[in-house]
Amino acid sequence: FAQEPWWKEATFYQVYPASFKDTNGDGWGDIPGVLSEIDYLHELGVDCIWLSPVFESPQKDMGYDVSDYQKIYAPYGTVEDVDALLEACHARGMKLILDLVVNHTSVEHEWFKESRSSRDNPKRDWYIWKPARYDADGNRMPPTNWRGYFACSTWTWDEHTQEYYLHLYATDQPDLNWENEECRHAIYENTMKFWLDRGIDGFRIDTVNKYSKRTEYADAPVTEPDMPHQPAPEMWCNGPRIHEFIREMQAKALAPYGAVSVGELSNTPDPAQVLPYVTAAAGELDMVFEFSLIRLGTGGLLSGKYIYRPFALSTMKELVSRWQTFVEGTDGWTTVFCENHDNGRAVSRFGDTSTPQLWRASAKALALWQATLTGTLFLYQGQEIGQTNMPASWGVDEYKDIEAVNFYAEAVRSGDAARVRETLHGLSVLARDHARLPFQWDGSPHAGFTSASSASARRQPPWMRVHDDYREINAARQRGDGDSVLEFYRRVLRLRKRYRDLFVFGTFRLVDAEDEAVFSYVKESALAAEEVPGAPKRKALVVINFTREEQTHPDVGTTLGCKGARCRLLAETETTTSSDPKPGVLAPWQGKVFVNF
Ligand code: TEU
Ligand code: CA
Repeated sequence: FAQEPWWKEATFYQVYPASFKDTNGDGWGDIPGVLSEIDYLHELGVDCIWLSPVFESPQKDMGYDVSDYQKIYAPYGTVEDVDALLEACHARGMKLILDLVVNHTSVEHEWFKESRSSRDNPKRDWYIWKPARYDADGNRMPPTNWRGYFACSTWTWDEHTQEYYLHLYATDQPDLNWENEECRHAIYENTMKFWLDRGIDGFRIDTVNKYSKRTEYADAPVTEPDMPHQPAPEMWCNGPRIHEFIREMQAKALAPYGAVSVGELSNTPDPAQVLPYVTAAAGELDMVFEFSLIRLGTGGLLSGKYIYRPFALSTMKELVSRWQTFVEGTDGWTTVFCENHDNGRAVSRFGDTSTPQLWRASAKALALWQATLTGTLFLYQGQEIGQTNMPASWGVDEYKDIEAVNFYAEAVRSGDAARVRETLHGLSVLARDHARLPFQWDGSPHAGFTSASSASARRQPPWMRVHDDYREINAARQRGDGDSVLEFYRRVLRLRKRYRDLFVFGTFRLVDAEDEAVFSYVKESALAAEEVPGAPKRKALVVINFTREEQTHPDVGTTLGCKGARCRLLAETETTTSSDPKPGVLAPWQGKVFVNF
């Protein structure tokens, strides 16, 4: 595997800067905070940090609304702080990638200010402007009936120039016009090369499949007659020129630097549509995040997003299997993740937080699951200590995210009490806010999120409320405790590297797809189990109990085709019952890995 690029076996770790570590007591995490915890990440086994947006921004969407790509949002620090973080990463053999948000800018970006200044401004065409339509009564209407991601029309009227501009997300996030070559060139030069020239190792590329819109700007079919705007992702996802644009970006900006790229690719559940983005031959992206798994339980495509839909384990298995295998036989590559800043916490969604024992057992089960899957592994801050969703007792005003706020307001406006209740329930599981609570460092006030060195300074409360459970769940308490979630992550991340042939590069085969309790799969290596001619390949059987009851798992010898000593237990999450472990039995949320070598 020495020939493989570094990023395939690397463990990536996403830092959400506002909520990671605050070093100056203003209540906001900052880049010096990331620097101060770099050894924590290094010791965990992180190889590459992905830093969510730190650029200058009015923060209407937590920095995914950039007003200047070359400046850092002052509360986060300075360009020099990024340089220092990069240096610290490189000194430890780690890498650093930044978040590239170029589907849209903030309305505060100079480009947009110019574009909206007049219809004949040279940058007018850098954004997407369209004239109004009028209904039979002469009322002004947006150019299309599209609903955006944040529960409103995708169009906002500009009084000054008497046209609408397009925004798939917030009103303050106007979409750039990728059809305009000058605009594309500016993106490569102004945003990408600026940071690549400073030595960063690549980008996580936001909304990578949404740059090429269907330029007819036709109405979407009416699928939700009661709603003023209609779901229309097919109008902007994987559009006619998208592969041309991504190839150009790769050739002009990424390839010259050997920069790694991981694209965020939502609303594309069909492997055949995802493959062209990630096959090496296509020259587009190194890898993408596909969201079928992380969206499990999410309701309808857009308007029903926060109406929770329970799902069966077999559904989850089927999705994992699909995305584990979709690049098989190609030169493409896949990713593994179950958390990010846009979704609820994995242990609250896929695990069991009803007792401390089940919480610990299921957080470790999820760790074992993720660490044994094929592809590049991405962790999200706090996942490694089993951080959970906001407490159910918190009021609705604790949701700060524009998406949660807008969906809740929309439900309230509907006047439908059942819908309000269902939306609140959906938010309690799925809201983006859950992942944005401050990192729980220790049991001191504010969970140690605000660093002690600023004790003399006036400390502001964290921008987002700290979880009530921080005295029980925090990094300090888990560090050095062999039974903790954190130490388990550390161990399985090392195991993943040591047996990279199986876990990172091996093939994946589901065992017992219909079993609704135990998730079992076989990983097969390209290497042989022993150095004799005709020896079978190295294999691993992973069995994970996804319930709070005891379960039996498939027979190891039969599944791996091995006998006696050649079948051994390589790893396990600790048992959670005191009863003697019986062969073939899994305690609640217990996971095990058996190998044939
Ligand atoms: O998200 C893009 C996106 O399409 C969604 O998957 C996202 O999860 C959101 O919940 C839409 O409903 C990216 C960022 O990850 C997200 O934080 C930003 O809000 C968004 O882009 C706009 O920049
Ligand atoms: Ca700060």
